[in-house]
Amino acid sequence: MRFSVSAIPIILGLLSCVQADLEIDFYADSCPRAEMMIQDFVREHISNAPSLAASLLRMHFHDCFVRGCDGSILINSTRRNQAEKAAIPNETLRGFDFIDRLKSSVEEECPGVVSCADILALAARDAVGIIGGPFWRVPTGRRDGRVSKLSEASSEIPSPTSNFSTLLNSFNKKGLDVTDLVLLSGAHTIGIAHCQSIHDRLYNFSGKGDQDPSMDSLYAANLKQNKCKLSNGNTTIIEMDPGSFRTFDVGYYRNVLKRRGLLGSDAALMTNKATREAVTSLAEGPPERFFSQFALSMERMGSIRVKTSSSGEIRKNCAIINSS
Ligand code: HEM
Ligand SMILES: *[C@@H]1O[C@H](CO)[C@@H](O)[C@H](O)[C@H]1NC(C)=O
Ligand SMILES: *[C@@H]1O[C@H](CO)[C@@H](O)[C@H](O)[C@H]1NC(C)=O
Ligand SMILES: *[C@@H]1O[C@H](CO)[C@@H](O)[C@H](O)[C@H]1NC(C)=O
Ligand SMILES: *[C@@H]1O[C@H](CO)[C@@H](O)[C@H](O)[C@H]1NC(C)=O
Ligand SMILES: CC(=O)N[C@H]1CO[C@H](CO)[C@@H](O)[C@@H]1O
Repeated sequence: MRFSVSAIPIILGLLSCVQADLEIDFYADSCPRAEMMIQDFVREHISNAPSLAASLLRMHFHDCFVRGCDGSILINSTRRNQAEKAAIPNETLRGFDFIDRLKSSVEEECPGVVSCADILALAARDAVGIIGGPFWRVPTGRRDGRVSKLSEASSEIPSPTSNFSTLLNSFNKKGLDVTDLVLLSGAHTIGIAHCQSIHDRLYNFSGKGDQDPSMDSLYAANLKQNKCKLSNGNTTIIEMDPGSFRTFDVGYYRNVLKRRGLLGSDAALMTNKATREAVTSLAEGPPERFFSQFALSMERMGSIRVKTSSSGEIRKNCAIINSS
């Protein structure tokens, strides 16, 4: 059997349907007020809790790195399944209840239309904008996944102790490159970490009770004497970009350049020639350049392995998959 020439457009059409792209304002007809509602909700709440912006940005990253940006990070564990939320890197994520509340207000307007994955992607973008950070485009049409596994979060989310090659590998596996690694790490210009995340850098770097020699020794001494005393345990919080952890600026790159990047993964950007040069240029450059490049990398991150058209589902409640 041979296909007639007129069948070719149909076949191509079917193919493009399977691999549908995200679209700007995907909900324009199905839920025209959705994006505005999300933005208003975020604006209303971020002013009371500005630190939520960092959590939402990080949550979006953790969502995208496990099974693509499909809202799988939002699913609760059940008796039979340990979900991504239960993995160590997620231990310190905040804002799940915020997304759940936002989703229910969108559901009231348009039941079963707007995915949790899109809500998270839009809320993260809007929250960062509201605290004065960069704006990036968020095309929509992501659908929600039905699978969320602790083990996958543990293996796919890079660890703060990762070295450069491990980090780059992890980004490459998601279709991101070395530029995205440098730019997206710049998200650490806002927010906080727990002492646990740098415990080994301060107290047991090579398993011999030593300190990470790549960390500025004055900074390390200060952390050990104040915020991250051994006697405090691991739960004390530290500002990622001390002094301006609420401001989206190039402070992160200036710290990394001064060997004051907080996490081992931040310091790792100084161990490779290309990333060291990129860090230097971002630290010295105008914030607008960081903002515009960060935006491009966020757009790339936000489209990792998205589920569109008929794959996945539109979850009714972000914390639980729809019953089949
Ligand atoms: C390059 C690999 C990365 C590693 C190893 C990493 C690791 C971490 C760790 C360990 C923390 C602190 C958690 C804690 O102790 O409470 C953190 C915080 C944070 N991360 Fe990353 N991260 C990476 C990339 C990213 C990316 C790509 C983004 C977003 C685009 C991001 C956004 C954030 C934000 C905003 C915070 C602060 C969270 C808050 O204040 O609650 N990170 N990250
Ligand atoms: C999901 O888990 C959180 C935290 O344990 C809980 O507060 C929330 O009510 C759960 N959501 C659902 C729909 O079960
Ligand atoms: C980076 O870390 C990985 C995994 O721990 C290790 O196998 C690799 O040898 C390290 N690379 C370098 C250059 O130290
Ligand atoms: C703090 O965290 C480190 C690294 O995860 C761990 O090895 C250490 O046992 C923890 N210390 C306490 C007091 O919990
Ligand atoms: C330091 O690390 C080594 C090797 O990972 C471990 O055996 C030891 O218990 C750690 N010491 C402390 C004080 O955490
Ligand atoms: C929000 C959430 O589910 N956090 C969990 C993260 O994982 C730890 C265990 O590693 C749980 O104790 C937290 O409840």
